[in-house]
Amino acid sequence: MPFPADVARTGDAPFALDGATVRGDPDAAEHLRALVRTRTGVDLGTGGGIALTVDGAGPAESYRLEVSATGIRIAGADAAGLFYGVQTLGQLVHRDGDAWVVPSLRIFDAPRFAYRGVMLDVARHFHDVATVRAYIDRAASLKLNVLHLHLSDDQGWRLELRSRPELTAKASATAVDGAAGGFYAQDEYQQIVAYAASRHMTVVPEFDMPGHTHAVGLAYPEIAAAPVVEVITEGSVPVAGEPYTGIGVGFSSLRIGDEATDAFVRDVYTELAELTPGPWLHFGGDESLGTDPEDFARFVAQTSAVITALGKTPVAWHEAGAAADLAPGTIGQFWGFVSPTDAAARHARAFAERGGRLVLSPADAVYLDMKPTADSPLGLTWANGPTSLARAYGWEPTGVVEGIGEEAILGVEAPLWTETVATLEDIDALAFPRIAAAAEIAWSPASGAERSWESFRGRVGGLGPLWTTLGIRFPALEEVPWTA
Ligand code: TNX
Repeated sequence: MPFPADVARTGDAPFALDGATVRGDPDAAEHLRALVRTRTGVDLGTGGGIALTVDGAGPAESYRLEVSATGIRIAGADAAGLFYGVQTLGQLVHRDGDAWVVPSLRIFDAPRFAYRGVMLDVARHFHDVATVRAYIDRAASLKLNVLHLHLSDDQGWRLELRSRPELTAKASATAVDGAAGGFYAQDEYQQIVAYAASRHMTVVPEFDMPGHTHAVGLAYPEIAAAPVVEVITEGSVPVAGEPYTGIGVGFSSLRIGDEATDAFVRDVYTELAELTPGPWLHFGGDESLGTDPEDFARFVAQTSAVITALGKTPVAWHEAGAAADLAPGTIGQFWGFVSPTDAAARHARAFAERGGRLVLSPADAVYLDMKPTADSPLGLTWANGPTSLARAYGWEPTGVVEGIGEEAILGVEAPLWTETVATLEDIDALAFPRIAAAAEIAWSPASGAERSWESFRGRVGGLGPLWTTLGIRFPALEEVPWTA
């Protein structure tokens, strides 16, 4: 999981893990030792039974895995490919009587899309570094390679900036429903970035604007427009200058066309670019319901140019596609439905027409914050929820936006908004097992004998024991035949 590009059973006897040894790439060997120890209690010794190498052969992130009765060989095209081969090996380990074994087979595997993401909203509820690390481990184990961090919203600003210290000093202490807030000090953000890199994940940080900026107004009231409370359909009403702890959206905006706002935008993305080694900076652009459309277009065009000038590729939610002057190459993140409205499709296409590509996050399929079942205590329902595992699996990226085919799709991302999500246990309860559907759609070939709901649900069920030993508290959905 996700299903590999090519798998062939060889019919040999399985490889026995007891007493096995490992040699080769030290990082990959350490990951494998830890995974096998957690899963089986077996401590792999040092030696030649399992050989791990990076050999530069094959597409980026690909690997070859060969298991016979006498040995295991994993060769990665690069370090990421080898890491993914180790994850696959971890999934193949199973009990046979008293022994832990790996079936004999040959796998060649490579990703379909280069960008395979999850998003964690750390603004509605703050999630500390340990929680983020745990989510990185979970996502990386499914060969996901992007962690998008939603670092600011109406409820709080979550990253310390030296150029704008008031943001975390005045706008980070609270969260939804009076929960404690928090923020990442710069060294903590860098720890997250480094930990993600060690699991071959790139961090895509987002400061959401011009909407979703009520918290900015606590720190810098001179650049905040008055709240437009008429647009709120759910959640409490904000008061300018006071922390917002509700879940309403769309009411806030920066003041556009003001030199102080322009200076703010330059400062925050300049510092974010300095702190972020990855190529992408996300500037939001969603649900600016109270912002004048011309101001909105001007603002997102200008912000995309600022980010481009910093040497980074801008990413924005698809509404920003409405701006005629968006910087060429800006990546659009589509969050409409699998069958989109005309406006959402048109906005999404606009990115491709300007040399950019799309990240697909269709809300009625991959929004992990939708309730998985009607009786789930956690989650929202606005995107045609509850969203079953079958629905999360049953869509094809090239079938969403007309005119957006394989080449225009950078990848797939599953966002987890956290209005109802306060702890790692809550994250697990919503993300699992649907995160596996997003991973398979992002990684696996579009078709093949095993690319079916029947195969998928069986393979999800087979991961139950591994997830349990990894401490993942997934809900036992009735859609899945869980292995005891
Ligand atoms: C819409 S999707 C939002 C978020 C909410 C989310 C809840 C998007 C770009 N914006 O502000 O948290 O719905 O599902």
